[in-house]
Amino acid sequence: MASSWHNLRIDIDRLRADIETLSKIGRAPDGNLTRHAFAPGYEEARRWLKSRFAASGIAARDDAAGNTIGRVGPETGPTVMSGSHIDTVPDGGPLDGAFGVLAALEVARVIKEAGLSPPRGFEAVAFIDEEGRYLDCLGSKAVTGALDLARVAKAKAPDDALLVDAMRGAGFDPARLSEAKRKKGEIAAYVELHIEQGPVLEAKGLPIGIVTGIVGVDHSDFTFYGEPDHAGTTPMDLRKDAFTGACEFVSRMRKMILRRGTPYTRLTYGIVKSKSAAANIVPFEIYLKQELRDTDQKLVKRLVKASYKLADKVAAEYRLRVEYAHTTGNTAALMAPRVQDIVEDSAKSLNLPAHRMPSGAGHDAQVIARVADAGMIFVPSEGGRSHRRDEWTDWKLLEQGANVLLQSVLRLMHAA
Ligand code: HGY
Ligand code: MN
Ligand code: MN
Repeated sequence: MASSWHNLRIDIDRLRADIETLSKIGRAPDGNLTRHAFAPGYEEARRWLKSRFAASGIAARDDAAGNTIGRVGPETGPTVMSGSHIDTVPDGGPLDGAFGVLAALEVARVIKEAGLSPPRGFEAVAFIDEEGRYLDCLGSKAVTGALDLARVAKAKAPDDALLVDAMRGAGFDPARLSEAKRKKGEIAAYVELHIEQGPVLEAKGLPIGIVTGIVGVDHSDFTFYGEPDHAGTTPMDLRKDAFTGACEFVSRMRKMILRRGTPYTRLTYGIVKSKSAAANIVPFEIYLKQELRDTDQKLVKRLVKASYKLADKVAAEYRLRVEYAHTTGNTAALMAPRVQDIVEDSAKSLNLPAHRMPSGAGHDAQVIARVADAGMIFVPSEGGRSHRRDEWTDWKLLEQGANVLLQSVLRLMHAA
């Protein structure tokens, strides 16, 4: 009893042209692709994305948070949603986020062209600042009403630029952020397509991953303060060397995580800054950005607490002062079994073997999961590489993933 929509497929040539075009927007002549939320390169990408919706006669808008949303099907009422992000990490790759947004755009085009009249709408969304230059998953958090407005006012980038200034610079009013919140029940279901960003699917030789759950992430800032003494005259046992203390802290943290963590625990110090600017001054101020992840949110909490305790202990041992604070993060989430089954069914209908797996990367899907049934589809990443220039996935695999997305969205749109 297959309806005609079971035979619909995405157009890989059209999707490929979009991926190639977007990968050039915001790219510097030396090849560096950096599209930070609300920056000029991002705003250019936003305008281009809206022009792509318009070219297919699809209504698109920016919401109050800066998310870009195209919609097909019934104009009001519950909607199936699919999206991801078009911001990047510094010097990032062409597929992280962009693939999911452009595949959702392609799905919207296929639905529009097929002239379907499904009972539900479909929205393709580019969520703002998923990468958290200012605030992790800002756009999806605004949509779910999960934003802490006091934190929004203080949120800033690693170069201290304020989120509220960046928003105003791009023509958005931070005071209206909460207007992006969607009404209860408005999102009928959410499904996000993304590259895996890790090595599992490639190693297994499988084309499709079905995400079971997404890690929780905590970001905390640490600053160790010592004394800027003369490096030649101050004996080793009398100096207050902030760098040595910070190193000891990091080394003991690593041991603690290996002892107390799970196979999914991750500890990273991705930003390290020293105030010293000379070889002959004892390092006196060291800043660390700590990132801690695990699929178990309670464990993330316990380990973060333990890291604060350890920082106090090491600072005392090294006669330093330390300050620490939680800055941002995401809560771990399980993907809805119903959406996982629909993805599996869709993959099966396309004769594509699929593998259920957790995600070690954060995604907007984990935020939307608080208000709607959410799921994710992964495609393999070449060499497991991501968050770097040479992130890539073969066109055939991208096409297969986009078709699984299309069939999953169609099933969700027609589901009771
Ligand atoms: O950091 C992450 O996991 C994601 O790429 N934003
Ligand atoms: Mn990313
Ligand atoms: Mn991403």
